[in-house]
Amino acid sequence: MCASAAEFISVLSFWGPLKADPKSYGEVVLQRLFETKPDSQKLFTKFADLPKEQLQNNPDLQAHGGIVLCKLTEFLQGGGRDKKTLKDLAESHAKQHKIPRVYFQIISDVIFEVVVEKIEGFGTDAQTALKNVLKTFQTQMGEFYDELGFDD
Ligand code: CUP
Repeated sequence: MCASAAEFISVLSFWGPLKADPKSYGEVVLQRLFETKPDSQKLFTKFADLPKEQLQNNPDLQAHGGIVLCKLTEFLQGGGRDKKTLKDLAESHAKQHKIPRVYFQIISDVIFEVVVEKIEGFGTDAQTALKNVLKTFQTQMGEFYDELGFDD
């Protein structure tokens, strides 16, 4: 299902801490992703061969985690209508990193889990809204993957 305008607003109303500190939350998201789905660590050459200890306080990991959350914030603030951001993101993830689209579902689940755990205020309605917003994000990324003819 696609997220409604009200759902974007609902999620944004709790998004303040994530917008203020994208690197720290993004770092937690990627660490959790690599822990729960170790093969996802292999997808980025920068992280592929790092032992667990080197994923702590890792500037590259913090930087990429920060990008993930900043892009999501931009997407939220644009109400899901800002296609340029997503198109660039889809291009880099398809052409440069070659990330199969199934990983977007996996990272979305991790983002959901981390956000609900760390951010206060996400009641059931806001949780549903967050799920739908992430689904919309993922679907639009998938549409650009289709256009690029990547991973179908
Ligand atoms: O931004 C970025 O960077 C991305 C994010 C997303 C997408 C879709 C959905 C959700 C989110 N990414 Cu990067 C992704 C990924 C990574 O990093 C890793 C692994 C997997 C995926």
